[in-house]
Amino acid sequence: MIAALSKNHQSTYNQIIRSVAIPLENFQDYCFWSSSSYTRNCIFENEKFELILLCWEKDQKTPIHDHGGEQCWVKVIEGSLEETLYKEESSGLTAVNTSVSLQGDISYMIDFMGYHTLENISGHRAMSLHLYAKPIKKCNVFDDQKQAFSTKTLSFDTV
Ligand code: 2CO
Ligand code: FE2
Repeated sequence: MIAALSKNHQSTYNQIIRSVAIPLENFQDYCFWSSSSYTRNCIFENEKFELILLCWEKDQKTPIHDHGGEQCWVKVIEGSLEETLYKEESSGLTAVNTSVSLQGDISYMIDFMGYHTLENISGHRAMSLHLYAKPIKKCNVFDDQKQAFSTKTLSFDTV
């Protein structure tokens, strides 16, 4: 998959992530969970894309965020994740859709679709594979207390 992503144009990434089946044991080296937050574990990164394994403890959730202008594919490796989409309106942020992705499901996100949160609703640990093209170094994150967005620098928990 890394070879295919490296060789081909971004316009083929949707096809690639949908056609490749990765055995569960291949993720073993990247599994790392933390009680403080979901973790971001880098599998591969170059100037075109990054492939990250996110590991979620039960009920862990992202803040509301965007994707730094990049394309984002999420494939559920284990467990189930609930995604809520938000649109920004003059009155503030409104939740416009909620959907659940089960093991094997793939979802797509890009900034013109709005903002989202992802939450592990499995009742146990979960894992998801994230493909970002290009890599996302910064994104906007909504602070519930301030009721405002701020820029967040994204980092890896393991590389
Ligand atoms: N974008 C979040 C992150 O990379 C995860 S939600 O899926 O896009 O931390
Ligand atoms: Fe996201």
